[in-house]
Amino acid sequence: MIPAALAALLQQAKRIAVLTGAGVSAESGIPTFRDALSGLWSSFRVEDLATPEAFARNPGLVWRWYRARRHTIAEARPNPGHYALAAMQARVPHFALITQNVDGLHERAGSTDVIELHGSIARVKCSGCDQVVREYADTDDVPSCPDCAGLLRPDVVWFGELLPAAAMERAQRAACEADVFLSVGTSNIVEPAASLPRTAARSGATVIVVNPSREGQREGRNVHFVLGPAGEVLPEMVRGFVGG
Ligand code: BJW
Ligand code: ZN
Repeated sequence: MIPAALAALLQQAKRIAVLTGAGVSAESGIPTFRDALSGLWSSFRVEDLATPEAFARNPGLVWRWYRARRHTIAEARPNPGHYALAAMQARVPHFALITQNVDGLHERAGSTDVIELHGSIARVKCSGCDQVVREYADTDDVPSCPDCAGLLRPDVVWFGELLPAAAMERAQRAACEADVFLSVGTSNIVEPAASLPRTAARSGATVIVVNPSREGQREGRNVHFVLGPAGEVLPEMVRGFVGG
């Protein structure tokens, strides 16, 4: 249930920026990042799988983890939370959708111009010359670059790597300009994405956190919580818009 005051703020907002994390895709059956290390992968730590050092140490292990996740994602479908954000984009004059997710489900739900901070699991790039490679043999063996023979890797941002500068600049601008900033389904611990709600609050936005849990989330004068799953809360928000 969205408090009436927050529903009114959303309806009146001219500029809304949304930051999404793994929780928005949880109801599509994609484990959140911190839950992804379950089952077969439970004996590994994030540092064994999502860092350049891990890839240098054991490229096959990292390649196979991403290959397994890519297959899970290919079989998943967008959920009502993804569709609600696409509908919101159509109703708000200035709307920015910033995602930390690499699963492409926002685009598959119809969102356009999505700002991808951590890359895309669907793309593969060369760890040597950095070019995106479109044709490669998708097996458990790590493929090599056709030009420099460097090993191919997912085109995602690992710990210790820089985020794409243009995406981060756009995200920061959207956070500074927003009337309302929605932080949806993210544990809000991974920098620099975690700084965006703070930037928005400092610039005068109302921050609304949509998450079933308050764990780890920063409190503040301009910060409000709507506790619940994104697949229920976001459609309810959109129903509050005129014509929603
Ligand atoms: C639901 C739900 C439902 C569940 N509905 N919600 C400053 C201080 C300290 C450290 C650093 C710092 N600045 C930089 C760093 C280092 C590092 C960092 O932040 N470390 C932290 C651990 C502290 N950052 C970096 O290295 C970044 N690079 C960088 O800053 O470069 C410059 C630099 C380098 C080195 C030193 C200093 C500066 C790069 C970060 C890249 C992150 N990459 C990953 C992997 C991407 C590829 C892949 O997917 O494999 O991105 S890590 C992982 O975390 C992934 C995610 O996008 C990201 C965020 O996770 P997210 O989305 O929040 O998921 P979860 O699982 O954590 O949370 C899920 C949430 O959903 C929970 O809250 C649930 O409750 C909720 N939920 N069901 C709504 N139905
Ligand atoms: Zn290459």
